[in-house]
Amino acid sequence: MSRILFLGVTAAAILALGVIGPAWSDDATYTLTIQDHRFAPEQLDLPAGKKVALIVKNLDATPAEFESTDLNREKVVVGGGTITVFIGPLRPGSYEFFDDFNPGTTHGHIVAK
Ligand SMILES: [Cu+2]
Repeated sequence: MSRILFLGVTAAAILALGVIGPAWSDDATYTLTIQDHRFAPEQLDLPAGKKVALIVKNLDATPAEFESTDLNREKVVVGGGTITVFIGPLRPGSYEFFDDFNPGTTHGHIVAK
């Protein structure tokens, strides 16, 4: 409890000082949504050779798990929740992802160009 409060105060202080800015803003940000157990877009084009922040928004009421064997990423996103997954720098190519909690979900691809 006190640790969380400490972290909160520290985070607020850092934000107030504007110290976090540069490292974060250098990363390009892309958004993926999950709705009715479908990813949108099903193909997401990204720049190759760059680290990017992938925002995954789950608009469904039930939890999902963004998973990609190709990208070596796996992260739960609760119903109505949003997560950030850092990926790359990627070599040019196609990388499959899926929702591990909902096997019926269409698989999507990230295409690095
Ligand atoms: Cu999984």
